[in-house]
Amino acid sequence: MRIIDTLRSGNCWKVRLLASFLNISLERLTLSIDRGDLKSDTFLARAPMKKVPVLELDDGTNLGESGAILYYLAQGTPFWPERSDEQSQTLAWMFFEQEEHMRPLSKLRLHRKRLVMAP
Ligand SMILES: N[C@@H](CCC(=O)N[C@@H](CS)C(=O)NCC(=O)O)C(=O)O
Repeated sequence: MRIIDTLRSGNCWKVRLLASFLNISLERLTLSIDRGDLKSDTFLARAPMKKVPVLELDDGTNLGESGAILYYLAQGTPFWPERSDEQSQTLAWMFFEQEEHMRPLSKLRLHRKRLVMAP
């Protein structure tokens, strides 16, 4: 399996973190937002949601959305609970993170870093 990621993306980091907890070795293709890699036809053809992270499976399937990728990796492991009420609570925190953390905080952090680090 291979992850297409970028260096400053928390969404990509979450996927790499879970993979490391599960001892799943991921090949890595690290792109640069600053260089415009995410606008390239090659990337857009591979990325179902047109954003990173993308998880490329060995059969050629490409998965997008960090939460969906986490779900894929966590299936059958202690990171995905068996009881449906616990699954629901897990999903609630994943949705909370995207809506309440990523949108107002992480995006701000990413754009601030880009401005500070821009040449
Ligand atoms: N909800 C998506 C958000 C993905 C996302 O916003 N990725 C950013 C990097 S963290 C990206 O690809 N930005 C480039 C762009 O929007 O063109 C997820 O969790 O995977």
